[in-house]
Amino acid sequence: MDEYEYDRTRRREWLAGRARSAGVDRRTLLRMLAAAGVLAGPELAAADRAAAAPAPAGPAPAGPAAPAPAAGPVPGIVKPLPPEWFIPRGTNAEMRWDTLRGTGTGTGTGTGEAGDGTGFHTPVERFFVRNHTSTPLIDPATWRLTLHGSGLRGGGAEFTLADLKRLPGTRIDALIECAGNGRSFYATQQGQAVPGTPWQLGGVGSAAWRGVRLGDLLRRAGLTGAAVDVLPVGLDPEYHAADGTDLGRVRRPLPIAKALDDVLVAYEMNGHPLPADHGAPARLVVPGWVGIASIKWLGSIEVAAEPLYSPWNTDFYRLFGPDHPAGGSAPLTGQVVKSAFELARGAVLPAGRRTRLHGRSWSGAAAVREVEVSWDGGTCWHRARLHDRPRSGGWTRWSLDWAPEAPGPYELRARAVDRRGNTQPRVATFNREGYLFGAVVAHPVTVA
Ligand SMILES: Nc1nc2c(c(=O)[nH]1)N[C@H]1C(S)=C(S)[C@@H](COP(=O)(O)O)O[C@H]1N2
Ligand SMILES: [Mo]
Repeated sequence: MDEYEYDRTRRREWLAGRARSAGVDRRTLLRMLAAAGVLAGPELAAADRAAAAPAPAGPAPAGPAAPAPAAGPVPGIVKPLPPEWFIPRGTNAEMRWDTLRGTGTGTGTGTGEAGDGTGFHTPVERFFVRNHTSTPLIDPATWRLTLHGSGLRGGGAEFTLADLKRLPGTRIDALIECAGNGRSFYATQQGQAVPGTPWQLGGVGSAAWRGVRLGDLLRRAGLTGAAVDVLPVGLDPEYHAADGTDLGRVRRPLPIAKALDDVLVAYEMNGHPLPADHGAPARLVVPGWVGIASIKWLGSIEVAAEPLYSPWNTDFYRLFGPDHPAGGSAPLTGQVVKSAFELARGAVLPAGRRTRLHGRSWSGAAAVREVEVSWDGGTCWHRARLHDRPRSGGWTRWSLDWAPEAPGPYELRARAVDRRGNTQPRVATFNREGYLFGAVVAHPVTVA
């Protein structure tokens, strides 16, 4: 199934429905669709491909960078999506790395120069949004979280938001990152076509989360030793496959071991009540794992004494392809190592002058402890200066000075190593859905 096509179709339907209920005529509707970028889908995709393409070899004129695709409203997302902060992608909004510098909240354990302004946590208004359908608006006063199933003794339990807030709370730092983050590079860098949202590297964000440990909640609800899987279910609308099949609410089984380890039922993000688009009134935060594990708009959690299945741990979010087990890999868990420059693809940098390159690297497995940058196609690597004491649950910010002499096109590359020795390969192993693109990404710039 093609998630990207699905998202586009759904967006068209959503806009049409809204227009009909507002009594809008067909001409106006077509204009709305064009403004929202729905009619320009292939053009948008082409613009993305152009922006992501490596700079041509040989001396090239210092032309302007390919323009970012025009932002339009993304139906189903509540918060404003200014084009300087987001790239709209179907029902989703990608964070723009090129305008991340100089923003953010919290200092983390920054050891960088004071006042460099690069926040460790992504401000909630700039955090990427990945919606299968649309953001539901849930009344926190009447909301209930229900726990039930064969892995609980007694009849289960129910919690109001006030109940959750009365329980002992915890604050953790964790990244949320889509399994498909970086997917577009399978096509643009490796020539491998994959369906699905063509994220560049902005399907990730870092936040401080406050909430109740899922383990505490499960124990209060009567957890027994027989529990094997828990199944958090979202309250957003049911998800329909491209062929129209109703796949039900977004839900993905989570093994009990992870559930009892470090998973949070979060009701606060960066010190604010959880915003609507990010799962209000409460969501799971599953540190280090692919974003789909962190179910938003929690409505219920089944605790089962037998393994559970949903489309999200069977058809989706597993690896299929020639380099994977016949029938597919195990359901995806941890994220891979990635690095991104806080710089536009195709940026123009001055010749004969020092430019400070900034970026961030992260891994689902452990803190990033070393980052290297190359500007000669990956032959020579230069160690970047780290601005954060490496710690899990967040990214490591870094910078490096570069003083290119000769004008022309260049490709910047960054690669990181985490504390477990995981690093970034030159090529990512192909899988049919384009998940887990962890290879080093070539970042084209022009020196002029
Ligand atoms: N209920 C629900 N939970 C969900 C999703 C969704 O569509 N519905 N999307 C998942 C996916 S694929 C990702 S990557 C993250 C994105 O979280 P964010 O939108 O807060 O950035 O939420 C996950 N949780
Ligand atoms: Mo995702």
